[in-house]
Amino acid sequence: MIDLAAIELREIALPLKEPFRISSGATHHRRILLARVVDRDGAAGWGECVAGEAPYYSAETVDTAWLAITHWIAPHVLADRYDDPPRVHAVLEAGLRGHRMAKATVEMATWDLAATRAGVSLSAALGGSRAAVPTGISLGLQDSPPILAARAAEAVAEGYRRVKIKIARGRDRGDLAAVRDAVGPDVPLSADANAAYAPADTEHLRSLDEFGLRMLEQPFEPDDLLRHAMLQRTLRTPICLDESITSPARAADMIALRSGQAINIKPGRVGGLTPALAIHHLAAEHGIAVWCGGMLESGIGRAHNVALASLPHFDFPGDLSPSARYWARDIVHPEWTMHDGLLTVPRDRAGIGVEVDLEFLSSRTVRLETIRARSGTGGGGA
Ligand code: OSB
Ligand code: MG
Repeated sequence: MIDLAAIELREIALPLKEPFRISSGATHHRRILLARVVDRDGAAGWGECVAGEAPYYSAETVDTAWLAITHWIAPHVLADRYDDPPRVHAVLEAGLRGHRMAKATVEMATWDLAATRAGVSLSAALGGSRAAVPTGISLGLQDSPPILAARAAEAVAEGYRRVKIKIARGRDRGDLAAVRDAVGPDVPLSADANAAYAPADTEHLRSLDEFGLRMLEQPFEPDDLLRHAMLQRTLRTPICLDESITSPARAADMIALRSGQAINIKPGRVGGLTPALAIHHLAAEHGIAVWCGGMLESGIGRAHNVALASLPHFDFPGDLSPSARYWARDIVHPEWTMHDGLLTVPRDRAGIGVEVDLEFLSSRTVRLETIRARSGTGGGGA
């Protein structure tokens, strides 16, 4: 039973070791929203919001998520009690439109809480079975093709099982040629466009087939499933959708339209772990590949992603990297580390399986707000 007494919402500031540049903008410092849900027995669970600082990747931002959680999502969730996290998801979806990143922040925290209370790992609670998950690196746009190629070769030497590079108009072929040349023909290589192209670029995108890419991620704008389908018909390279897939229903549309052959699942983008599981099951049924994406998360969001990626159909390395790829110091103990190109799934610990470093967290906190259930609501307060 999930019977919450309070939701603590916090924004922290965490500087990235190096700026992360994609076709639509760059991130230097992360502003990260974290939610801690606390139940009436004092048990707690953590969730992390994947919204960015500005609406480059999606319409939601850190500030819209703060507004949505404090004004609508937290009061909505706190007004009742629930059998399990999927009920929390269902109630949020039925009662409030959009704001899926904000909803996911709270929904994912209830999964950690429920798993912790049950004394099982989040991986086990989700139906995961893998003891370890393969790492993949997502390299942002760099200053020149040789610099990018050196970064890619370094990543392969470190043990990453797949390299993904960000691509942008006017520089894609030079970047891809340099990287393919540096890593050789056998390293799985993907390209992520973050919606930088348009249907008029179809012939050009066809020319990228020669680089033997495992996937071309999100070439066109998120809403345009139809033109992705038309593009896929002309490409040898499988299209993977990221921004486009905001719910299980959109995944079903993609499958029906044949808009691509793979889905980058980010629980934070689709409204939480409940819809992420639904997309995983749907994809498995239809022979669509899935892998777990990343959004430059701290160790909390990474824990949720690792647990999800331990499910059986996640058979392709995701954007899952160790803490040290992003941060001088992560906010969890132990930090996420890579061994032989793998991250270990903490299946021997309850919940997300990592300890949040509250002292360090406090030192990075820029705002904190606690939304409390009215005593007597939720049914468990009396
Ligand atoms: O499109 O996958 C993306 C980061 C921010 C916004 C969008 C994306 C990304 C990444 C980063 O590719 C992956 C990671 O967390 O390492
Ligand atoms: Mg992407």
